[in-house]
Amino acid sequence: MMMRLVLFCAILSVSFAYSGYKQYIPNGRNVPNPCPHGKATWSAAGHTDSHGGGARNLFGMDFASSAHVWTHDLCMTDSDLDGKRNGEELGDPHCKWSPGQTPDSAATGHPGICEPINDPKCQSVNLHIVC
Ligand SMILES: [Ca+2]
Repeated sequence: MMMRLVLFCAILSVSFAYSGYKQYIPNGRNVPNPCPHGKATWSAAGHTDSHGGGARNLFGMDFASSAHVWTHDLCMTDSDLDGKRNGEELGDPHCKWSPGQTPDSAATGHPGICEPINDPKCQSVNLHIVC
C-alpha cells in the first residue's frame, strides 16, 4: 500500500512538472501538432515527443536558456528556423503577453518544430521529432 502511494506521488509530480510550464508560454495548452496524424495538440511544446517528454527541442532549449520565462527576446526568436517567430506561432505577435493573460490569438504553429514538417528545409531541424 505504501509503495503504491509513493509511486502515485512520483507519477503525479512528474505530470505536474510538464504541465507546469504550459502556463508560462502563450497558448501553452493549445500548441498545434504539426504531424500529419495524431492528436490536435502537442503535449509539451519544449520537447521532441508529441505525447510529452523526450529531449528538449530547439524551442525547449531557448525556453530553458531564458530561465523558463516568456521574454521579449524569446518571443522574437525563431527557434525552429522556419521563418516564423515564436510569438507569431504562439499567438503573441506583438510580444506583450504575460502569464495569466489571454493571448491576442490562437497559436498558429509549433515554435519547436520547423513547418511544414516534411519540407526539405526542415529535415535537419526536425530529425529528433517523434510524432
Ligand atoms: Ca518558428
